[in-house]
Amino acid sequence: METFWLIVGVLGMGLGTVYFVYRGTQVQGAQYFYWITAAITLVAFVSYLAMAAGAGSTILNDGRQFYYFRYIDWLITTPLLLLDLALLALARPGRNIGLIASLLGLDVFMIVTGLIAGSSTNAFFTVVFFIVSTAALIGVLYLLYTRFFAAARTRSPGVSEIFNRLAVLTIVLWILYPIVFLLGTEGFRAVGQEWEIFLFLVLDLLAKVGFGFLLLSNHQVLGEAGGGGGGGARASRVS
Ligand code: RET
Repeated sequence: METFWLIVGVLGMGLGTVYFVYRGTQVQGAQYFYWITAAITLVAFVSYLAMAAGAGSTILNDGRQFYYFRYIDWLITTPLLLLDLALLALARPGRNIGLIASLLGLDVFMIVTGLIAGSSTNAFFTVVFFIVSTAALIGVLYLLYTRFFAAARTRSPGVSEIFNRLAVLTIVLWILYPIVFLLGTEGFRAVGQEWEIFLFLVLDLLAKVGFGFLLLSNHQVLGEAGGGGGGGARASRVS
């Protein structure tokens, strides 16, 4: 059954990638939103393929099977998801490199410390790194909620509405990841490996494919976002 869910992941991410690339070839302007989103599902496709093939996990000293490929996937895809959001919210991303770098840097720090928490066989280090990683998650979501929501409000109504939906989806789903971690084999083992794989699969599909569908649902809005329309002088710099 574990392999079955991993194969569902391969198919879901694969179909998502094909669809986003196809849509990208059909539109003009702001195509980078399509390529970034397709890159996200492509990386997850490879990761699920590796895990389904039995290549993406290792047996730790305490006997646990640890799927490290998940973390490689998240290390690449979570910054790309945040980049999509930043490009949507900011009228002049080039003038807010510091803000974008802080957001992505904090996110990478969250995944790396999460990897240490997940792969440590020492309960003390698992707890410490879990707390550090969760603090970084709070920082990422705080930045999103404050700076990026504020920036998105200065954009056109269409851009601002899509941003709000995506940011709320992101905040809710991202908070669920550490909860699944705690429930699963890395945490309190309230659920077994199979349930953990299933729950992460549902979250991954919603956070990547669901996110992509929502983001790319209205091309006109992406054109406005890419063209820097709607914001005027107020939107030029938020940091
Ligand atoms: C871990 C465990 C340690 C504590 C925290 C975590 C957060 C993980 C997150 C992952 C998000 C992944 C996404 C993937 C694909 O789309 C590493 C589980 C805070 C937030 C969005």
